[in-house]
Amino acid sequence: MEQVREAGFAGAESIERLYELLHATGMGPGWNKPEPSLWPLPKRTFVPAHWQYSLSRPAMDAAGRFVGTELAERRNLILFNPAAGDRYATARTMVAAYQMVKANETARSHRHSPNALRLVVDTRPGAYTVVEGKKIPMVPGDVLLTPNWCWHGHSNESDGNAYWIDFLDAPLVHLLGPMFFEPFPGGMERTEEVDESSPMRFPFAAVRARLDSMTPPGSKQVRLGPPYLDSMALFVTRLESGSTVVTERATDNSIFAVIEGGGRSIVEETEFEWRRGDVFVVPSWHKHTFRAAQTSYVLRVSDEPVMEKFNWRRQE
Ligand code: GTQ
Ligand code: FE2
Repeated sequence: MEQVREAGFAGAESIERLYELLHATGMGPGWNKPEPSLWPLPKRTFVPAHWQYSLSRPAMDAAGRFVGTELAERRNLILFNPAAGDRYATARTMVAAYQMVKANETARSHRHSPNALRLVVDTRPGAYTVVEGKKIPMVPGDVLLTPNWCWHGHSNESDGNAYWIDFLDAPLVHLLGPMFFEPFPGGMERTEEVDESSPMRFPFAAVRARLDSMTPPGSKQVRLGPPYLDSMALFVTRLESGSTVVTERATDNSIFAVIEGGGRSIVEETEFEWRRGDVFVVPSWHKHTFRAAQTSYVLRVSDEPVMEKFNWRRQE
């Protein structure tokens, strides 16, 4: 760094020289930046995108031929946003991933500061996530929570591969910095205790029953909880066959996963057709129109609690 004294600034003969001296002293002119630091409305940096289970499932099976869970911490496929420069986050604050654990295989226990949850897609009886020493059954359509710093591992004691979708706030932790991770001593946390009615489990059968009993007909939504994750709100919506549901631009990011049914979504200029097991992302400040072709149940994972906390929750 160039040695600059007071006299250097006093003697600067041009604005260009002033910029040089400023740069050399670790300062930048706030009035002359290539990009402004404030702008009137949220930028649409992340882009709408869609991932099909019909592709990711054979991809996981292929990974299963090469990658064992004794080597990999998790056999997961990261759904990174196609926005320029991104190789990890699905939306600004959250990541979604498909994960598979083979029959009679475990994925060892660990804990970490990011919050996580999973939506079960295809399992047979005997597939469990072990959370804090208890086996929680993984039944298709169920949502399982593993809040920040809870021990968790996966144990597939069934006779078929188990497939699900993970959601974590890890990109938010990357942005803010407080990442911590610890492996469970000795690997898998072993237990014989099965907890069917764990507070960390939202069985789809119960969620569906709540949605189906709601009146009037139209779009129906429930928020999962308590308990609630601090950073992500979870909603399950029942879309009626043939219905259209419009959501205006909002500051929160949403990742959707299809529990059951089929339809299309139009996210600003991007359109995709989704079905069971698919994932799609509606990033911040994108208008979203649902068109359900069949009665559908869709999970939405939103960073709305973060926006709410800081008074940044807005809709156009
Ligand atoms: O299952 O614990 O997709 O820790 C990424 C990180 C899943 C998990 C992921 C994880 C997990
Ligand atoms: Fe984990």
